[in-house]
Amino acid sequence: AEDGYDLWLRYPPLDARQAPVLRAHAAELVAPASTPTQRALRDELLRGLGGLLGGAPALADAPRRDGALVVGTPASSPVVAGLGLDLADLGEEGYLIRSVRIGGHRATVVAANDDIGALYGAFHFLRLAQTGAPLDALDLREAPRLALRVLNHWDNLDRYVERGYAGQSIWDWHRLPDWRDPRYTDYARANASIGINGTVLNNVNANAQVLTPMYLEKVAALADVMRPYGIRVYLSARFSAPIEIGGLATADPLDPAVQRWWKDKADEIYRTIPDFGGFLVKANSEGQPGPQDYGRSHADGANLLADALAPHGGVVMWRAFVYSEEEPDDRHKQAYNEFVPHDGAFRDNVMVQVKNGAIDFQPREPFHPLFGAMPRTPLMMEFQITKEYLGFSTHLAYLGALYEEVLDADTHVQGAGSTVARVLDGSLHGHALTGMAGVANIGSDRNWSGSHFDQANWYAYGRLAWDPGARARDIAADWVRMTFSTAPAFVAPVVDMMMASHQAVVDYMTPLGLHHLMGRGHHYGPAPWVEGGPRADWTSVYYHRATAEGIGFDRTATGSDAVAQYAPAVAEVFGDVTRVPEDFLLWFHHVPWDYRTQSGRPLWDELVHRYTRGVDAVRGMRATWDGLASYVDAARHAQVATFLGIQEKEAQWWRDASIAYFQTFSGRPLPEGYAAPA
Ligand code: GCW
Repeated sequence: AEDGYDLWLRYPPLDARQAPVLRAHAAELVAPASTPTQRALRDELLRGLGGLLGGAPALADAPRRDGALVVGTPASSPVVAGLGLDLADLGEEGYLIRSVRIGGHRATVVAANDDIGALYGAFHFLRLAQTGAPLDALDLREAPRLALRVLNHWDNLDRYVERGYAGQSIWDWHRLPDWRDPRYTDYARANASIGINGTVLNNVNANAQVLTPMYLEKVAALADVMRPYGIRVYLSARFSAPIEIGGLATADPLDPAVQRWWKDKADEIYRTIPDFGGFLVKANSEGQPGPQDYGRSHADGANLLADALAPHGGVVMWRAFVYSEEEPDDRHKQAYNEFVPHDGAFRDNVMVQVKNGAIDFQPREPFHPLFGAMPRTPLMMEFQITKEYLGFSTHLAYLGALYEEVLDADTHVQGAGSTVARVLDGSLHGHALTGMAGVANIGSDRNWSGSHFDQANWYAYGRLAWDPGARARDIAADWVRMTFSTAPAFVAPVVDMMMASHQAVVDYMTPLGLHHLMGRGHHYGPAPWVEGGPRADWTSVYYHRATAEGIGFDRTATGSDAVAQYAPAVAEVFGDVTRVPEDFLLWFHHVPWDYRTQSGRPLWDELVHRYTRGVDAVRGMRATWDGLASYVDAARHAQVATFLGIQEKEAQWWRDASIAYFQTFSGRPLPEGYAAPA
């Protein structure tokens, strides 16, 4: 449809060049359908191939001619079993796709150990078809590098989505459990198509009600819908639930009655949802209850829940996003200080979930110093897909580029090559429990994400959770082809535009390592002038520290010394004003306005240059998109064009407001050729 509802699973008829290629490799379909997952798989192939080819292939029990597509596991399909394929290293979720001969006929086989692997393989085959990839001589083997690939919904039970910019929550709690909106199935299909295998249904600022029997029944209904697609449901657990819904006087993790309560609650949950995934917890952060309320540690709190879930195979995802107003030190340092001492003290079924940077999903942050610093604890990445600090759903910012930058960052904890990706995939410190979480950008808007291009961020998140080494550019190219058009004259400029879009947002909002300068509360427009308020670290002036003499946050030894939380090789670079990547200059250093930057420009001029460059980039994006109208249906083209217009206006707003404000400190004129703020 032209309203974006179908996401990247649109399956429009292929053109006259591509259709015969696919037809020759999908002349008939051999795919069992005796389990729910097998039926989901076969339905998807019939739908996908049917759409792409203008008619679904015939079903067969075994290849009768050239060009069969054979899908299944040795257990589900005698044809697959007969091929004697080596599936040993594919695990439960992996698959292979191979061009083979069966009984003298040319065929393509998608094989796995388990139904869910076969489903992932089927989606991969569809992706090849949708993107116009060659289908001859296929020999692909894929298995996910991370075990848990989950979405975090910040969805409240009243359907308000915290930091959601795409309408209300898709979870219609009032009509559940009886009414299972077909949209839930489409949600599951979309997630399975990119390998997502878990979803936390409710906000980390949690309401304990979700753990009551009435809600658990509703959760069970959603779990039923997700199950065939390999997706487990998880819940955010409020630490004080034993008090709020259990009638206890305390939630102290060392209190036997509290321990009993959580065990009973876990037993009850698993009676209702046998494959429940586990709990996500935000504790002792931004006013949420937690173990520290009782003088206990994060490990005490996490282990309490872990012990309750362990008999059922559930996990705890304990968030490291903690900061509190009682702590006067640099907020950058708090998570590290609170968690590193407990490394090794967490149960085996606990993962610590760490945001990509130490402050809070800013347009750009250096990687969080916790990555690599807790070798005895599995660390999970938390990325934000919803663009709380990157222009909500009206600004175009492709986050694949941001995710890739963080995953590629080198922690150096075991010498060069100790990338964040290798911390996450467990290869650096030998963990089998691995994972990534993405704060969802999904809502009840017809197009799910609030804008067409924000669908790409959901897509890229899933692909990178499956393979944190995948390239953001390749993923963007796949997404563009599946979502809009495979025409090379469209794909190339749109992918270039996407790849440059994140830098553009950084430039017009927070260049050179500036951060947290947006309006308080809503986090949308510029407000670098915010000072005074409920807490120092919610003000902008806390972060930019501009004075008549210079600007930036000194996090070196002469300042907060947050750099010391990184491995020495990284600390040396970040801590040295001459070596720090300029993108992080003002994140780590306070420098004078006339400081000479790498371009040769004084800092003030460079700042103005980058703000302006950001606006120019958006103007360029607009022009690119306007020139591509013939490749996209009118409805989607028009909305993207309009949103880019909003973005240009607001990029200018960010630039002008920021420059005008910082000029009150620098006292310097704009460099020649740069327009004065309007
Ligand atoms: O990014 C900040 C948001 C809060 C959010 C918090 C968190 C869910 O402004 O809305 O609360 O982080 O991650 O816990």
